Amino acid sequence: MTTPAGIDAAIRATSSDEIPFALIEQGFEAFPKPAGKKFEYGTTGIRTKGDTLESTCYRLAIIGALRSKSLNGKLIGLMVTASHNPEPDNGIKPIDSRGEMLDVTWEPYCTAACNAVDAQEFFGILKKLIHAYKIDLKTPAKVIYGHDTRPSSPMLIKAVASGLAAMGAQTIDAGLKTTPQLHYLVHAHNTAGTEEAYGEPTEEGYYKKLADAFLKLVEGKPATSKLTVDCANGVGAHALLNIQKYIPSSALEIRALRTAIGTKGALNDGCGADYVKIGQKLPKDIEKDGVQQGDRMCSFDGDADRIVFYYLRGNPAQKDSFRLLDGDKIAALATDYISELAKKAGIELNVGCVQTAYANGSSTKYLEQRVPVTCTPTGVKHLHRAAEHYDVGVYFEANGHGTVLFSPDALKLLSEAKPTTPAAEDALIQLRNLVDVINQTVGDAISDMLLVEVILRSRQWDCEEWDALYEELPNKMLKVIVKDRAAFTTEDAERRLVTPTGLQAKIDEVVAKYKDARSFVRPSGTEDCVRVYAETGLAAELDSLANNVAKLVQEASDA
Ligand code: 16G
Ligand code: MG
Repeated sequence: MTTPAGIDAAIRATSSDEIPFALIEQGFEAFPKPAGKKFEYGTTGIRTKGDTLESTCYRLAIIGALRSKSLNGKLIGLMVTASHNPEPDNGIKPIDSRGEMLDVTWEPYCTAACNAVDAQEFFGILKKLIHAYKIDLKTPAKVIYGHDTRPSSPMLIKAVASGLAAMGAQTIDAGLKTTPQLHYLVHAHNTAGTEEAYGEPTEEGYYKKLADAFLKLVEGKPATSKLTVDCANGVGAHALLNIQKYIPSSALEIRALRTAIGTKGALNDGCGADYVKIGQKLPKDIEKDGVQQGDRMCSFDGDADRIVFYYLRGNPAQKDSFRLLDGDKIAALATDYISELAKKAGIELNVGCVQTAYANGSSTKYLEQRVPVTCTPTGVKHLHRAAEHYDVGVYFEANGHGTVLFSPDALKLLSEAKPTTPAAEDALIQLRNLVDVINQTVGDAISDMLLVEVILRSRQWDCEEWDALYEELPNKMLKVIVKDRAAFTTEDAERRLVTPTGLQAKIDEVVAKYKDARSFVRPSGTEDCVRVYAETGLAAELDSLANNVAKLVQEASDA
């Protein structure tokens, strides 16, 4: 075995074993980094054009194996997906051993490893990582990997498998999976046979767990009208089809649309949660599928970790008949429902809600009148962490990413409570089953879909009644292409700019001219742009506010 120069005593001291440098170097040459390309660990991992990602997948597989070793050989996950991005994009998201996102302190190592220009530089980074986390190389590594439906996935999975093979890791090839399914599998594997066992660690086990809980939750409650689901022509179609094997149509009638997994170019094209949320409109041409006024509809994104609902109110020919029920509305629905159940069950639960600056002002006002509300920067990892501070942490981004976390204390209370009335007992059973229908590891379109269905069923509400919880303030998002998005830095959970110097004061001045207005600017973590969000009390003023703030951003970038 050849070892590069510079391998120092620090590594040897941590283990009697060594990194298999020679093997790693072979793969390093087989999966060359595109010259000049710069990779960056973004909000959820590395995401860019799929055909440039082989070297990144190979290198992150090696880091993934080290992560598993650093966690005493617990299983970690690697998901190959680019979520709602266009089909030619792809990406890789590492998943930590409890099914949550990778520890953020590892992110800079991932960025550096993917940008290393030669094997020596790469080995140097591995060496630093091993030293910083005192990784015992003798510990075996265990990694599960999966992918969504993109055409570039098989090629990238090969690179992942090569990196893991070079490290001698034990592997599980999970194949086609939704992102939340892979999170579930990681957590279920690592807790199997323990008191915390999360569920059977198979895809089948995932469907059974969710479906069993759902069927118990809706038992005896009359079924409502059918639900139309836009699967974004992605892996969500596969999961939806499979869960229907466990949920008979008498319990939930589903009409699955945009299920063309194998059709080239179809993924997220004119459909999916992002298309619907950003455009505030129906998936393209869905009218041709016979969608009618009042129909309850929802859209998944490309890896099925996001969901938004919507319906047509009044005359479908009118543009404003489209009504979006986004992550904010799901949060309001879930928060109220869980708070009520806890009260009925006679147990004290500190229910709290976590949002980002993108939450509509009306939703924040609505929630703040009921529960404590926290605002975090964008990205599930931030919301998830904040939600862990509550007994029950409801977290949703407006774009439909989110879930509800029950803390270990809350779970204990639920399992030990002794209800004194039949009504309290019913509420308690409902709460216990809710825990099982909700994916506790990450936001999950399938699980969130079932949660919403349970609540609407229980309340016997249609979309219009749900929508009536509060009226959204008119809002809009714009993208500004700037010279250097890194020049835009923020504070206060991204609500205020720190740099470019002086820009925030100018934005404040503009916003003050509009009634009940709010606007903020932040650099995107997934695209090369700066995003402008604007919200006003008066719909007629919205475009003017958004455009004026975007203009200030452009001027600051050009200055
Ligand atoms: C990623 C995040 C999402 C966030 C979005 C923001 C996860 C699983 N996904 O898709 O939560 O809303 O990025 O994108 O964390 P942006 O930084 O481009 O605005
Ligand atoms: Mg996604």
